[in-house]
Amino acid sequence: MTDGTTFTRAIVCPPADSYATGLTTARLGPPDLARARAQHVAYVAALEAAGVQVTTLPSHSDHPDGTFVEDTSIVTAKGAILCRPGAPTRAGEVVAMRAALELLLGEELDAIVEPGTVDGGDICQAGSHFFIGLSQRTNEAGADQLARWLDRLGYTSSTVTIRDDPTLLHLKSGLVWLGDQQLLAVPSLAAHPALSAYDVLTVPLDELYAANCVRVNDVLLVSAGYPRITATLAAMGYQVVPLEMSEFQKMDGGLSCLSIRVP
Ligand code: CIR
Repeated sequence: MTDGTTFTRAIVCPPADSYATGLTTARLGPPDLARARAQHVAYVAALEAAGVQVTTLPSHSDHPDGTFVEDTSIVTAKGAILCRPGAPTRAGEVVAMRAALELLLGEELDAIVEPGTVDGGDICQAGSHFFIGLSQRTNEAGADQLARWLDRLGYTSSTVTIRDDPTLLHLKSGLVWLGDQQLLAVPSLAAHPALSAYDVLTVPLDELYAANCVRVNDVLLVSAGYPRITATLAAMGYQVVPLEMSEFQKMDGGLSCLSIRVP
């Protein structure tokens, strides 16, 4: 078992009544709201079992994608910054998150500003280094602002362009840090030069959705239904916790999107 960041708190937001009207490219059919809420309850229970105190924000019908809280902010051990989501329909989510995070952290937050856009899902922290995904949601101006902010905090960063891979909405749809030098990546990213200093475990082509797992303290939350990568991770010593994610996958969401983890 390797070492990752230790998280003590997390912020989540259950799916809103309007959840099915959110953004999606998945073509997996409309989500079942009751099932999505049940899957969210199981996700929160898994966070709590991993030793995290969970703050649950109220959902709001004006924010159908509001359950994907990860995209609204980036929280590190040295400070937090509010994102400016690349999808204009998601701008209002940041307003609600600012109030919640400032209360939780007891400090005023920095923010990505126009013309920059950054979705938190494009930001993959690997210890003291951050990979910043350049995507349909995160632009160069946003990435530059974020890189300068991270530098002021003493972190390093590098960019990874994912715009040529239509299967990746966000960088963390295909790249996750598991602790120490270990990354998990989809095949299209595995050989990226920015990852060359790391050990990269590649997700099988028929299990791509499982790439978006999330390390929370001693456990690794993994989407249920992906036996090959789950077996590999378990054999490597990770304490794997499988979670049903079908109703979030229908809306292009994954495990990391459902929480902001606070060190
Ligand atoms: C969206 O398209 O913005 C949402 N339906 C899904 C966001 C998923 N977030 C993430 O991967 N970090």
